[in-house]
Amino acid sequence: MIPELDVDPYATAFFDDPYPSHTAVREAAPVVRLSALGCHAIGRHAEVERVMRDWEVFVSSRGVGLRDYKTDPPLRGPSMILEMDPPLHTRRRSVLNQALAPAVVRALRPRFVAAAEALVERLLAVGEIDAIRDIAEAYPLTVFPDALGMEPEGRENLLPFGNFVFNSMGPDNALLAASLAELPPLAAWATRQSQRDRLRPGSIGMAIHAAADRGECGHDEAPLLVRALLSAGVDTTVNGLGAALYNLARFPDQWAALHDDPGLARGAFEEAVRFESPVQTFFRTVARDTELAGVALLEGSKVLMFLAAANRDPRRWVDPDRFDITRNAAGHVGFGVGIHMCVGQILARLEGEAMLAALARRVRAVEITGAPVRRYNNTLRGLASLPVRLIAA
Ligand code: PQP
Repeated sequence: MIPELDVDPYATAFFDDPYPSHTAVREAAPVVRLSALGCHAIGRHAEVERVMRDWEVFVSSRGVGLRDYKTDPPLRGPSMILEMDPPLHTRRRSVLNQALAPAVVRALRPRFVAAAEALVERLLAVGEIDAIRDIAEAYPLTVFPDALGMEPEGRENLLPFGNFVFNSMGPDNALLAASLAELPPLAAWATRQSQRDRLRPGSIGMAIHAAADRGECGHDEAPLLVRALLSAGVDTTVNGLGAALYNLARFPDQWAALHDDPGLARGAFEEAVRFESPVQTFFRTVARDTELAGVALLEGSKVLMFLAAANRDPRRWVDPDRFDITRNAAGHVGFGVGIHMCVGQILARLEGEAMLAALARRVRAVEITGAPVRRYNNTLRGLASLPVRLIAA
């Protein structure tokens, strides 16, 4: 018998405190049923990793959200990359791998570091700031669109557009309705901004169009791949950086350790992705009858992967509920595992490291000066606001 749990991962109470539910899913069994959603769910690190690696049985092409595209067509076209299986996925992935290759990201480093340092100087002059608005949002919102080659106009569309994309992976609830209500102009903007003539030469976006010129993908696919980066590239890193700032502020000993050794910035960002899991959940769909941890799964079953639960699985982590920037967080599933492992992770880590290192050097401590406000989204976990005081070193 598969345990049936009364856990609704889209309820406000869940968003406010998901941890008891994560524990319940993880400890009940390797595979459980969620009665509220009528799907299977997994919360242990081993099973999440196994499902992610077995892309032939646990497919992405039927949607990585709650709906099965076979019976329930997507609200927007399926993602060109995230919701594809090989061989189509492989071809497009290699285009994105090149556009976001380590050498490309390495060349961006001086600009990203300079932007982070300049932002810290401006914020120190202010003193009392909102760590989400003024750092976690402000920083990715400049460096990422610049790297992608976007025009200065219209960047205010990026966060609400991403908010829609990640809400669309959940159920038809009020969060999705609110996102849908504001979608039409955002979608039109994203489509326009992805065209070749809107992108700067030498940019990541233009590299994707150049790949189409070389026949590595179609000229019809290139703008859609750029659009996928617009969808995915900002809200994710905003919440990753937000997670790092929130936990460094909540645990002053961890800020002190980072200030003492700014070389810990990279590890601090990684630990924040493990600890907070900005992307909380993704789904797979069972393509043919199979078995997982002794449980029979029929074709068409949706499997909800609780990345956040796996990232705190005591079977995998020592003291998993402790935020420790000196731990080796490698092996977390916050960036996924296998063929769909985050193609933007090198860029995401550069943003995290550059911003945290700049703060570490110039800021001795951070004091939370007001109540943090949570931002609700069907897939992303993060704050809307975190009032803080920066104490200069
Ligand atoms: C987490 C592609 C990737 C990236 C899309 C799309 C949306 C989200 C993501 C999720 N994603 N990191 O729409 O093609």
